[in-house]
Amino acid sequence: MYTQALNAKDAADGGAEDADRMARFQARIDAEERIEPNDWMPEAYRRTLVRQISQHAHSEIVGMLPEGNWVTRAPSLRRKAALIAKVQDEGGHGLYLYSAAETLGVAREELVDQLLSGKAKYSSIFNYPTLSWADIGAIGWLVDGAAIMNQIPLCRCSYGPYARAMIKVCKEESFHQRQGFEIMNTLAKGSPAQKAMAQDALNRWWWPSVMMFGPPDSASQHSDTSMRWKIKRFTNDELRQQFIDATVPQAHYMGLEIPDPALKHDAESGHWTIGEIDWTEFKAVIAGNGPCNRQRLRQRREAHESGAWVREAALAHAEKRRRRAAAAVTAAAAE
Ligand code: BYC
Repeated sequence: MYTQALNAKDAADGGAEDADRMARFQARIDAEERIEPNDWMPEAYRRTLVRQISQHAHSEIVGMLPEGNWVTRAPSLRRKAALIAKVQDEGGHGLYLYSAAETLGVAREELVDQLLSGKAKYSSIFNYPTLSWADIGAIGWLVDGAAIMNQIPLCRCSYGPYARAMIKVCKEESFHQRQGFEIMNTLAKGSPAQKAMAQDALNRWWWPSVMMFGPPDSASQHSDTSMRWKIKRFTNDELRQQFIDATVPQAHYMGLEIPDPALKHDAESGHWTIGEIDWTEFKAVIAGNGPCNRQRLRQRREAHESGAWVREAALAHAEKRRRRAAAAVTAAAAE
């Protein structure tokens, strides 16, 4: 794991967090300097990053399940190839993110265990079912659209490895958003049955997508500290509003209706305002009681168990290479 290269003493020296060090750390953040793995950082900064990055990694990995469910049923070879590539990209994002978390001194195995045991959180959005092909369009358009809105500012996160991982992730997410929009637009402009399918998907995915940005600012436990440390650059409500303002006109362009009778455009502020978000539903989903939480975790556990032989083979191969390289060094020294 990457943590082997860390200067463990400095990174873990939480006891010596005196005011001077904290002030110097905050000054670096305020000056827009990047914090790197071997730099001193407050223990709470490290913990916040491990929490956020690992939840983000888990979301990418669990996010493969609802879409993977449609790979065999995509309506054409072109759609199938694009969907397989997208699902594979999400797996890749999860891997960069676990690597970024490892630079903070935590082992990937420990993070994966937390996911599989149900202790770790992952995005609420992936606990909803994909009932029709239009759901694949809605996920790309809305879920990846929301993910980009949240992740573009993370490219300027104060922690270097996370910010750098986000640059590549965002490029790929923007392809995903466009392929989702294109699926939705094709259905919306298709037969009445296809348009109805697109509208039904929008009806089911709209509110969960709006909730993805997290609790309202008044209830967000971590926003203040994460904003001060420039891990987050915008609050949950600010990003949610940016998403709504960008997405409502796209729905109208496709001739689809946002499922919110209270939706209105405020000419003065230029923003779209929405009705009440059902935070009880959000809380239930993140507490493990959404429509698919149990199924998602069961499928992840099964995938982890059935992949055990691959991990064992990779470790055995790495060990064989290590031994060969060591033997070559010994032989060269003996010559
Ligand atoms: N689902 O104080 P708050 C993707 C938790 S996109 C579940 O505001 P914070 C993908 C939060 O963790 C999705 N839990 O927290 C897209 C905290 O709980 P703990 C992943 C949520 O961290 C397409 C508590 O509520 N993206 O992967 O300041 C295809 C209080 O919240 C949610 C990211 O993870 C939620 N929606 O702000 C495939 C982006 N919202 O930890 C894949 C990075 C909040 O105290 N993460 N909670 O137990 C972030 O930007 C921030 O962590 C959040 C929350 C905005 C999500």
